[in-house]
Amino acid sequence: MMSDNYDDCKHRFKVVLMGSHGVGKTSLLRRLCRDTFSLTVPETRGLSDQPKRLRVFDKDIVLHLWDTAGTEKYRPINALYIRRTPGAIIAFDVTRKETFNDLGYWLKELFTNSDDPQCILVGNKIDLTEQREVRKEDAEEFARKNKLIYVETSAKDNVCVSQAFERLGEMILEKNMKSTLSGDNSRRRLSSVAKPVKKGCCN
Ligand SMILES: Nc1nc2c(ncn2[C@@H]2O[C@H](COP(=O)(O)OP(=O)(O)OP(=O)(O)O)[C@@H](O)[C@H]2O)c(=O)[nH]1
Ligand SMILES: [Mg+2]
Repeated sequence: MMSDNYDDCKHRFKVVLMGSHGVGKTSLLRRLCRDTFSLTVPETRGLSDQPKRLRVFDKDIVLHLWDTAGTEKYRPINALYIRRTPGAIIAFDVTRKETFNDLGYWLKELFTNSDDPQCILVGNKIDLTEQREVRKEDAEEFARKNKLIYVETSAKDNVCVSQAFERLGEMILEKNMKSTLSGDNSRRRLSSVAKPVKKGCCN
């Protein structure tokens, strides 16, 4: 059995979950780490670190997942945790257009506080098809313009949740290994990040 302290794993990376209030950041984490879902989740106020072991490229990696607060009054503390993060999930709620419109804010937060992070854009709550306000094509277009990978998820129905985190894990590991090989940790965005957005729920 694998140990719980993750000390045996040499590929350990911090990942920050960002996005506006109620988009489902905590729910995505709960689904990934505990395979649970609840319709009543308290809003996140402080930050907490949840480790998750994943297998990518035939390697064990551990993502230390930092769940941040989307509510505006609790946001100032987030910048501290975003600092130097190698990876982030930026999430919005496909049933609330304003959370999609907020993405510019979250991207700025991420890219001004961290040095060339890997990032996945997540459109969550796709189970609520009737209430959908953000078309998949519009989200894909936004992702393409910002050179992001886009994944649509449902924390409720467990659609593409682990795939989103695994894809991010791959991107971080790939960049880390290339940087180590070249001995250059300050390289700008790698070509692997700008892969075209594919069709299907788990782009
Ligand atoms: N139908 C549906 N509801 C979801 C989904 N994900 C989250 N929710 C619900 O959306 C609400 C907000 O979810 P949270 O996980 O607390 O959102 P959050 O982004 O962590 O919010 P803050 O901590 O305030 O920033 C809760 O009622 C969840 O049950 C989903 O995939 N589908
Ligand atoms: Mg939360």
